[in-house]
Amino acid sequence: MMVNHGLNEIAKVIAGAENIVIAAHIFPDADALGSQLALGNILESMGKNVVLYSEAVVRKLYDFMPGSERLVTPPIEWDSFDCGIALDCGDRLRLGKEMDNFLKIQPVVVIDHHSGHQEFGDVRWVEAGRGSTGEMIFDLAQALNGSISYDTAYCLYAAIVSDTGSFKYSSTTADTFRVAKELVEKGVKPFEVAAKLFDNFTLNRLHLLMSVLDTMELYKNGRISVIHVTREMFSRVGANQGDVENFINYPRSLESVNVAVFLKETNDGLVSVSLRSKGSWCDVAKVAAKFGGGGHKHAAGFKKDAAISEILEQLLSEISLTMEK
Ligand SMILES: [Mn+2]
Repeated sequence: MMVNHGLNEIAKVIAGAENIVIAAHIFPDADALGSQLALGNILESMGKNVVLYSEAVVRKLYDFMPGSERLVTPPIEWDSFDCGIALDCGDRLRLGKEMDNFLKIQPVVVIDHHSGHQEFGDVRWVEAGRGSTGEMIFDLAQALNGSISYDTAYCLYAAIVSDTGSFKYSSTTADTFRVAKELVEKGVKPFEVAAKLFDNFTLNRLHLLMSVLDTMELYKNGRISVIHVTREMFSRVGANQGDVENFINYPRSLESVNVAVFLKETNDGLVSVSLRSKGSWCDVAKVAAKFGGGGHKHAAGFKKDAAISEILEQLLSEISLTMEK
């Protein structure tokens, strides 16, 4: 049974700390990064000393987020903090290479919305029903009486739009719109954020999309769609690994599809697999867990050291098993 301390408890712990390091999951998406930047601003507005930790510099895709140049990469003086906050991490491994150092901080506060959350840290606020961590950070700001600047609102809005699929996924609730409304009232322009998040393709990236869509295969009477990208395809069009962000939404958009799969050859010689589901036909977090990965019911993933064709074969049978239960 997971111990979930809740919003008020973690707010108390954070309010009592002075030197705080905030981490989000590795290869941060807009929710992880936006939540991290926003919480940094909120805590600084309360007079806290804040370090925003990241294993790597921000990807080009997200460097439009105000404050993204502030992220601090290793080496970090881990013993200088009296509180560590982990955002949007479904499990401790998502903290990356510095995980052990981060977890030595006393206390570690965890804020997350992943359905398959694997408990770690000292105090936790986990709400699997929330559409994004960004939405939760807004509520935390209110509990802390921290101020929300325009930049903070911008980052939170980007986090929310991105993690709810532009308010389309099943995790989108009245709470999501309540928070989004407040952020827009702070001056955020939805069309500006949407343009940065979605209308941001380079020509190389569009060429990559064309060749990736060409690989699409359908299984189970069109209920499963699969695309893939090889290292050779990246180099042919001069695109990089980050350029495939959100490509999985295309096979997912097919009317008949319940599960979309994206297999990508990574630079470290592995294959990274992303899974998306629509409706209640298949919980992809359960499928990913079979391969040592994790995520949400509707969005999950894992990495494996094998050929794309071999992984796909195992994956299709796991998806079939999960759907029949
Ligand atoms: Mn998230």
